[in-house]
Amino acid sequence: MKTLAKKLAQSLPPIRQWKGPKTAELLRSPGKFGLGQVPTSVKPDATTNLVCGFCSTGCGLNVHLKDGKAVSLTPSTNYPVNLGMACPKGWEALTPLESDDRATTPMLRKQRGGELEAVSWEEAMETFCGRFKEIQAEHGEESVAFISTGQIVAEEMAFLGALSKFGMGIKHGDGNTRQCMATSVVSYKQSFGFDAPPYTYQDFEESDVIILVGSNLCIAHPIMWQRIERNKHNPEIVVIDPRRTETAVAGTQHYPILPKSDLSFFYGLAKVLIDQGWVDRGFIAEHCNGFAEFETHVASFTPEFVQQQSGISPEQMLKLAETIHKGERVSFWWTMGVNQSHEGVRTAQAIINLALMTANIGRPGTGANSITGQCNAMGSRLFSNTTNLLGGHDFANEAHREKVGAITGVGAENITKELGWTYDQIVDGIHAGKIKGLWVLATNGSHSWIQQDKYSEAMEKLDFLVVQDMYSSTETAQQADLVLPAAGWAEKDGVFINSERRVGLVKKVAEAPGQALSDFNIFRLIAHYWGVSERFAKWSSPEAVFKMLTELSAGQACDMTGISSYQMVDEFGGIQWPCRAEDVPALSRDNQRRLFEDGKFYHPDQKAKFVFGDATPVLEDTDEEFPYVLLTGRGSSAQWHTQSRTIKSEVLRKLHPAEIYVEIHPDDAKGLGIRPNSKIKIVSRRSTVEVTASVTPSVYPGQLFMPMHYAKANKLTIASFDPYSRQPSYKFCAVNITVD
Ligand SMILES: Nc1nc2c(c(=O)[nH]1)N[C@H]1C(S)=C(S)[C@@H](COP(=O)(O)OP(=O)(O)OC[C@H]3O[C@@H](n4cnc5c(=O)[nH]c(N)nc54)[C@H](O)[C@@H]3O)O[C@H]1N2
Ligand SMILES: Nc1nc2c(c(=O)[nH]1)N[C@H]1C(S)=C(S)[C@@H](COP(=O)(O)OP(=O)(O)OC[C@H]3O[C@@H](n4cnc5c(=O)[nH]c(N)nc54)[C@H](O)[C@@H]3O)O[C@H]1N2
Ligand code: SF4
Ligand SMILES: [Mo]
Repeated sequence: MKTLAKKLAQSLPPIRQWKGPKTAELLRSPGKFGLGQVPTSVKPDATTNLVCGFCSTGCGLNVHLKDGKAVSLTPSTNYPVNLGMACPKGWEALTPLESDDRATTPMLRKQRGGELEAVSWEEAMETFCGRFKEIQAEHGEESVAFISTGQIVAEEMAFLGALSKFGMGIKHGDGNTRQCMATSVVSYKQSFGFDAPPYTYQDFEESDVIILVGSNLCIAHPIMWQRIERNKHNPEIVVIDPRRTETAVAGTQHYPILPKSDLSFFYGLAKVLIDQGWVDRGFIAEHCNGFAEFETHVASFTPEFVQQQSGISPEQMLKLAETIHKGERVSFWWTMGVNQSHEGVRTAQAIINLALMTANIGRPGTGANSITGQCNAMGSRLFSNTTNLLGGHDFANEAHREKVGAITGVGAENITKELGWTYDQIVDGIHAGKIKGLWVLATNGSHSWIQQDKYSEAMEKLDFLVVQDMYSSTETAQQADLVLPAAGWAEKDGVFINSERRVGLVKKVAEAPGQALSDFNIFRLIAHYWGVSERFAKWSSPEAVFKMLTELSAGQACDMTGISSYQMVDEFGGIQWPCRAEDVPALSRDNQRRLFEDGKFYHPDQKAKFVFGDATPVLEDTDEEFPYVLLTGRGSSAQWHTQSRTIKSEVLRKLHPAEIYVEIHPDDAKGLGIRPNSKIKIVSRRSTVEVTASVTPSVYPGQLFMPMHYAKANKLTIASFDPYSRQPSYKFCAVNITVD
């Protein structure tokens, strides 16, 4: 075995081709070598605006500096997104940066089962490249993969996607936007011809009917909710969610459909609109394809059938159809209640179809609008090399490879011709022994991925697991062989793209602790140690990469060639795409840019498409043994995902329960003799989890709700995916309750 490894090592190119100074020297005087702090315009005693690093709303936060150090922040009053408002996470955004469990040096587990030990960057880089190259030599290039995020800046996303796929021979890499946004990506591409959420936040204020599907805006996007609060048209706010959420309570109409009955429900709604003659046939004929087939398809979704499926009566359906018909500016919004489903893509498209058939698109206050999740989910959708070639291009298209190869300097010959595996396929690939090395960045899959035991077992099976994170304490970092310490939000420069396609700026206003480096600089080190630094010579600084990204977008729907610098982004308070040179004269700080105002979509014939399909059964339905549906999602506005950041704030900790809990309806609780706040066990075919019972009518009988912020929630979920987007169906599995 040893001789084979030796032989392999000899046949490999030398690990370190770094011709310049040693890493230690680099770290001491980083600026000199272009590896350290990127100069920004931020003055040592100033206030400067940064886009928030939590959710996709993309609020502007004014960070106040003293002696070059960020000391506090306040929401920006003149940023066009949040207009002076911020949610609790935004107010507390600086707190997680200072915490004892920050990863401050690289750490290596020298033996299986041993402890992680601090090592130098030099050793970390040699081990990283050496181990991955060894694995590739023994098992083929595809045996190393990466899983990343929607939470690092777009420049870093692009660097990761390019370095791994065009530099390191990695074929399979995916983002955690698979957990979150893949459904919207696929549905928009098929319906509109490009992944393009069409709205601007002003639409929340302009609508007279706002329809929120599977979206708990008050908790998950509180500042978007504030924008609705500013609406002067006394809007109908319709919430379609199996739970009586905070948003459902605040809305004006709630349709508590049975979980995963959305597709039938929306097809039924389309049929009512058609039967009543409440569709705009002129708009459809001029701007859409496929309506006749769609009309035939929905004919069998009678109100009686839909009632059986969704629990919503024919009278209620008619009321909703009438609300849409009477509205002059109807906007449809969806989030994870739709995307995280076994038939999410068709459900999202059923919503898009409603907007198209009623001509509620391309006008103020309208649209078929997917609300994004993470701060840079939109950046990762366009620039991560995971769902498409950088900038919405196609790996299979030679002209696209030429364009990307030339602009990025990596050369078309180094660009792969195919998309790699999706997240779930990578996990399956590990189980099948095809993937042996994994690099996990800015995501915490051991907590957040569906059917957790399967994921954790996969991590254990790997020959080498690298985790690049701000903290060494996350569930995934704890399993790693090598931890690379990363700088976080506010400790580096770059852009995020928010839900309304607004490019916003993040700036370095704090030093990362110890030897932690920005992800960007870690990639630069890896490029050197892997021996491909020349290929990535153009990737010299975040702003240089930003300029490449704008060049890459030329001629695409997301064209941003009019954005010339970070300074310009800063001055305009973020800039929405598209922004070509000819759009610049009309730009202003409060200008609002929505898509499809000219009725032209991105398919070659410029028409939108009615896409639809058959309703399909869930993977695991309830039965006698497991009679309850378990729903999961966001628990409070103070908790962020796997809590690696928000748990660090004393203020935020006061705003949510410390321990895992499940919401259960009072009738169910009574029937089982469950007292409020008593301990109960939730049992699925995968696992049993002890939780506190939160007895509340916000869930309906037969349904339970568990927040995702506690690691055990995904012990219960089942690995079920949408067939088109491969997005996990986190929001449905069958469970039972046991009481001691
Ligand atoms: N405070 C906070 N805010 C966040 C986040 C966070 O962790 N914390 N995360 C961010 C991210 S990445 C995302 S993706 C967004 C998510 O934002 P949301 O999607 O709004 O949040 P969720 O709670 O995951 O799911 C929304 C709703 O879907 C409902 N639902 C479940 N099943 C169904 C169904 O079959 N049909 C319908 N119609 N609805 C269903 C649930 O009851 C839930 O109320 O939030 C972002 N904002
Ligand atoms: N049951 C259930 N599970 C779910 C969901 C659900 O509704 N129900 N929702 C899913 C959704 S929509 C999402 S988006 C995922 C989220 O799942 P994750 O992405 O796993 O959640 P986070 O806690 O945000 O993980 C981000 C990690 O990146 C680190 N980090 C932050 N900033 C940086 C940085 O700049 N660089 C580096 N290198 N690291 C950084 C943080 O410390 C953290 O460990 O969860 C999914 N899981
Ligand atoms: S709403 Fe989102 S972007 Fe705005 S402050 Fe809160 S977490 Fe940050
Ligand atoms: Mo998400």
